[in-house]
Amino acid sequence: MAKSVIILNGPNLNMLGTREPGMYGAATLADIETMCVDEGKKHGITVDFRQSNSEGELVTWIQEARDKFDAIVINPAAYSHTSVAIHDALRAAALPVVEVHLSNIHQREQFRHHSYVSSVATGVILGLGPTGYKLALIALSEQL
Ligand code: CA2
Repeated sequence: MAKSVIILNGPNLNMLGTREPGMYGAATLADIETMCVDEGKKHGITVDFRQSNSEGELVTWIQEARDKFDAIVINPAAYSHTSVAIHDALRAAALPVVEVHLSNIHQREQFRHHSYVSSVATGVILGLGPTGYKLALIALSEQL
């Protein structure tokens, strides 16, 4: 049976491909969305791909995901390092969660080394650029 995954992206990821290509690569978020939709199709997964700069909006989408989706992929961006609210929402959603970061946060500033999301994630993928989103979908296709 077809599965559905919501892919959430946090603040500033809408700027991908326009600035800091050395850190985050040349792909835009729209490119990554297309890649995810195509990858999902290979595995019978419908993808709903979203971005918000608002912590509250991300929390609301996570709350709604519980009844509408089979799993969550999330790049919480800077909220990874600050948001107890996103941690709590993901825990309450009780769905498989894959946390994705484009960069390897452990090779960067100390303040990026801790993520409030990792302890409620099923798995974490770091430092592999946009391919990390694909790998998250492959992993979920095996688990769901
Ligand atoms: O490596 C990742 O995916 C991050 O989640 C990206 C976040 C950063 O705060 C995390 O520590 C690691 C930043 C996303 C900002 O993206 C930009 C893209 C283009 C230009 C400026 C920012």
